[in-house]
Amino acid sequence: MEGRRFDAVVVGAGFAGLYMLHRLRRAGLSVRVLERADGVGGTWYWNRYPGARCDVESVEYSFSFDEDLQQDWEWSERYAGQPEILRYLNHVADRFDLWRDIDLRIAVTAARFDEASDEWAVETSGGPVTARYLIMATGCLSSANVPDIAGLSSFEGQVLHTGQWPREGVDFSGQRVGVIGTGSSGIQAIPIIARVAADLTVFQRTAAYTVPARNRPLEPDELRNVKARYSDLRAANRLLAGGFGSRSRAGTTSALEVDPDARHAAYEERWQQGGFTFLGAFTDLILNRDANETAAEFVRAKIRATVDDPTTVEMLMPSQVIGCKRLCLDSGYYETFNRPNVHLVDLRRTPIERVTRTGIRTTEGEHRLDTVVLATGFDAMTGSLLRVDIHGRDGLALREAWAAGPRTYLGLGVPGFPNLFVVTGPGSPSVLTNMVVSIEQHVEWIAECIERLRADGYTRIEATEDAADRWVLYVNAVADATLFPTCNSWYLGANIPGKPRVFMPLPGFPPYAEQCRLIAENGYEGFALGP
Ligand code: N01
Repeated sequence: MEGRRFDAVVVGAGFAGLYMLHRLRRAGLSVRVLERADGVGGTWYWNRYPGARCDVESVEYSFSFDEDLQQDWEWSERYAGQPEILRYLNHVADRFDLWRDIDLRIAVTAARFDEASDEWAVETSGGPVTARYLIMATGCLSSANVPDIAGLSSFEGQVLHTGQWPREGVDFSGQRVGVIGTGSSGIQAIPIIARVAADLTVFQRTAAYTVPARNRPLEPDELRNVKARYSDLRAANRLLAGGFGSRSRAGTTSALEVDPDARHAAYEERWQQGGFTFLGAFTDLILNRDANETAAEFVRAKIRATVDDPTTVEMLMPSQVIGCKRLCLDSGYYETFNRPNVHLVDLRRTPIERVTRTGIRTTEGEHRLDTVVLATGFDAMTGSLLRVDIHGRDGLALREAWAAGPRTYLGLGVPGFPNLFVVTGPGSPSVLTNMVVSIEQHVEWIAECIERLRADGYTRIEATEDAADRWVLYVNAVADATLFPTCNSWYLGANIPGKPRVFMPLPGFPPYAEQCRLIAENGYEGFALGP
């Protein structure tokens, strides 16, 4: 690979990188995918923690671009577990003969745009390569957040991060385990670790809302029905704000327009169905605080009814807007706190003082542990982009350009960085949607754009400053009309000390996709094409 020139270099071999390769190769480009892991799968390669499972239903969280693929692949459960998704992505790599253009165990460390040739000089752990187009398919949640907790490196037991889980798995039997973090990852892992470990202590900073996933095997009939009208299902999903959930009935009224009994019945029905559509019960749950509070209170009542110990109940009570941080889906999370071997520590009342050689010391005392599991999330959306030292025109560093927060046009292009595309970048719907739907839309847009550039003899495309300025204002305005910016979420970068607080994803897939389509149709408005 070293020293070679490609039409496009794609960084990352998850859902985005694999489809990008397939699509660009079909367009006749020479493409190389560079992946730091020793397998494909992206986030599904790294997140092997116990209980790792997708929170979008398997028949929807899958590629739609190839009819034979979606007909042939048989999902076994309503929500696919990590091993099954990883098998699926390996199957995709086999099926479309992708391996021959993928280099594994190659980390991309830097990239510099050469204005004389309109090409990127890419530095990798396997040597330099050049490419006209640099496509970052690095994922939104792939840079692990390892918090700077005093004494962590002095701990003599194991320290694990859910997003960097050992490939060989971990046997917790007989161990005293501490889990820090109660987001989606912690909430999935905790019930499973609790069943095996001798003792489990959960260190919670912010109580989360979680609704039951109600995972189950998929019945053959159900799968047959989906496959019989698969393209309709995909098309219907693309018309929804999150790009999924068209098989469930969406609410049509405000939560405040119905009487309390009808409202309760609507929440209860969705609680029993399980899944994210809980927040679709009414039209205004993420827009109106009073409406939101009715859903929040319903979940709090469920916690009171499920957990036996009143002190634990009190600690588990979430207070922020429900859905402001991403809603979690669980399988027996609240019930886990009724087990005699599970203890909850509220870090707001008794913060961690330090990690010692033998455990975690809070202001209340020491918890002796054999293993510490960090379920502390990710430097989301920008972490994996800024890990690469990218320099655009005039040597401008992306890290400098984004010092006050990410600034993109459509979440796809960055002013000052010609021929750089970001798949599901900040400023696009990305993490507020079914990621596969957003990935397919971006991959297809990028591929069509490159095809047009080549056909019309252009060698350079760059988002203009003006277009990016307007886009950032637009994303903020859309986000500000919702309740999303009201809490300390990773959507805002609030989970990483020192990270600029900017709401990064754009709520609402369909209007976004339509804008992308129109911009392309109008000759890539807001982009400068050259030479
Ligand atoms: O990470 P998170 P995650 N001391 O950032 C706590 C996707 N995902 O890996 O809320 C103590 O949500 C932090 O506390 P606080 C999904 O999009 C999907 O769980 O910041 N605690 C929080 O409780 C999800 O949203 C799936 O106060 C600290 C937790 O760690 C995203 O990935 C499964 C701390 C981190 O929660 C991220 O989820 C898993 C510190 N210093 C993930 N630092 C599914 O598909 C952080 N915390 C189901």
